[in-house]
Amino acid sequence: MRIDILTILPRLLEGPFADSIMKRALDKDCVEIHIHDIREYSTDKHKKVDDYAFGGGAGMVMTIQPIADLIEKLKAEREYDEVIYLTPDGEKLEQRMCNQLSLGTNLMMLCGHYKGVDQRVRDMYITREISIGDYVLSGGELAAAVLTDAIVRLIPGVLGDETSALSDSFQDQLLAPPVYTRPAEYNGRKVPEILMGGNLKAIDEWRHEQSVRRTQERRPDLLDHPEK
Ligand code: 6GU
Repeated sequence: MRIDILTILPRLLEGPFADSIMKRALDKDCVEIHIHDIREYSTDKHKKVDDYAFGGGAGMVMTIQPIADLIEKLKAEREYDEVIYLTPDGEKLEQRMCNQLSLGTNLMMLCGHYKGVDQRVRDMYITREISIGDYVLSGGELAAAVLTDAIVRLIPGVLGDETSALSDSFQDQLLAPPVYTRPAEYNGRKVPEILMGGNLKAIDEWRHEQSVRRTQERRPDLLDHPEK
């Protein structure tokens, strides 16, 4: 898979892919991530990428020209499965969307800023608008990093068997059960007895019960809408 991320703040995206599972995915050529600085495509003599909103109001709007030129260049080079705009007014990200996006070959992600991009960019190029939750970030970069991480870890070969994505919270609409490691006792707190015996069937049942209980307590909405 190839992911192209379009941003006015490329440095914000240096950290998230430099370590751990994302780094391994890049090293193993499971994914290519290309960060593009929108400002480099501005034909304005001061490299401006934003302007006042028509109709007034506070906040600047990202202009069409540099974004359109960059998107046109990329689209001429390859076909994209989706051109995603990260925006708080997009569709709320869920695991099933990540599962679907992980099957793609080329994805483009445009990070919004200020009051957002000129609506005509959205009308002309964007195939999907995604928010990562009901809160406001100062820009789409961290959201693009979240989305990329959630997608890349699903690509075959990125996670080992021992950390299979299939056992994650949300893959089966249940939260994950509690986990424990050594020591078996810490300041008088003991690991549940059942995990210390070797009865794998009993352990599986216990974990499932714990998952259901946690989901009932913390996210009953997941149990109410099993199709989601
Ligand atoms: Cl995608 N962008 C911004 N700026 N804020 C957000 C978001 C995206 N998703 C949730 N909040």
